[in-house]
Amino acid sequence: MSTAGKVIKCKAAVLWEQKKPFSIEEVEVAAPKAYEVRIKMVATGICRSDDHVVTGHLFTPLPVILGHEGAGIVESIGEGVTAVKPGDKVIPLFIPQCGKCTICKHPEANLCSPKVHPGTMQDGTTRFTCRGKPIHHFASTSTFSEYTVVDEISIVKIDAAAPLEKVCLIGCGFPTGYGSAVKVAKVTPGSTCAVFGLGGVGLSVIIGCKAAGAARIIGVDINKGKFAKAKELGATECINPEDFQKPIHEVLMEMSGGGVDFSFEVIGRLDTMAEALSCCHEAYGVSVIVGVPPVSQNLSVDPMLLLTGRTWKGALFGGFKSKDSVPKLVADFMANKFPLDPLITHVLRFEKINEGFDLLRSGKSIRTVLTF
Ligand code: PAD
Ligand code: ZN
Repeated sequence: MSTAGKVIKCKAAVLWEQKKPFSIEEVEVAAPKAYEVRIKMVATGICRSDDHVVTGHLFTPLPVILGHEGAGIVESIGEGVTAVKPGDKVIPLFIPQCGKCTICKHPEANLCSPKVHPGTMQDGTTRFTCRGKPIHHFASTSTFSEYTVVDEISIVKIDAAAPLEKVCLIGCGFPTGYGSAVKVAKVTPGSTCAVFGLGGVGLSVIIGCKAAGAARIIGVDINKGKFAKAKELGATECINPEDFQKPIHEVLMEMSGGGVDFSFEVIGRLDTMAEALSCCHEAYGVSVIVGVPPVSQNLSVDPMLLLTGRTWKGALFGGFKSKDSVPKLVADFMANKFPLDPLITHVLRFEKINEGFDLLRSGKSIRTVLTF
């Protein structure tokens, strides 16, 4: 029996309060309104940005259904939707692409400007209810639910043959890292790169640096357990800042003969953002901020670092325009142009979401994929 046009009751992981476990609840998911799409989720990765909401490092209104790295199948569409139809395999997009705003029309930029009210659909309301209370959306995606509703500008159709339990990583972690190397930094052949943070996103930066032909890729992490996988994916050396007496940027400058060509901060800390900028070579080094900084905090650096020719940049989603790039990246994955399997260390049933977050927090996982 078709569920189109009806409220669906299903399970979702609700975060009621910061620093508390997720609670698996029965939620009501309203039918999609005009220009909205309801999706049956098939798989979702766990990203550090979700955990940043739990800890308060990143702000979004609570209670909320988190999750922004998912893949699923369209269950039903609202009036006027033309981008997808029921049965299509899709990836929700945490950065929309409306195609009409000044930013979408800019050839290089990707931060589509329709301002999503934090925690709601484009129209300012929510489609989730639990125990009679409205539950907020997260990043236009909310993939930690058996069903979710997203705006048409925040969804894209992908190849019907794509394995959703793998390509869900193309919803966030993989493009964010890979694009930071190939599109934002524009890593050059023969260059030396330093990657701070060897989680799912940092390892995807390494895959991008290698694809761009970097000669040396130095991984930096305080968890030595991350080094083997980083080397498997292309890191030529890995170092632990805790093994040195001096600041790590000095170590990197010595290792690279004056500074690296490209550096990436893929942790989300102010101190490592400053270290990553400082380890770049004067006159031409480029440093890219990928990690999400703690909410409302400022970083003080010596502007002389920039005056003497270093470039400091940052980007969300690897600078990729989401609707244009996600289907192409899925096709590239299907054509074996890059791997995703090494990034997926654990696969758990959705109900075990708290176990998945424990694995991330203890440094034991790269990506845990939850399946529905
Ligand atoms: P992760 O937690 O899997 O990886 C972070 C890594 O950093 C871990 O291996 C840690 O051991 C390591 N680390 C922690 N502290 C330090 C330190 N002081 N020095 C060196 N290494 C350290 O996270 P992830 O890979 O899922 O995400 C990384 C960051 O990227 C995080 O801040 C996340 O919010 C952000 C992100 N940004 C975007 C974007 O669009 N820019 C998208 C997705 C994730
Ligand atoms: Zn993410």
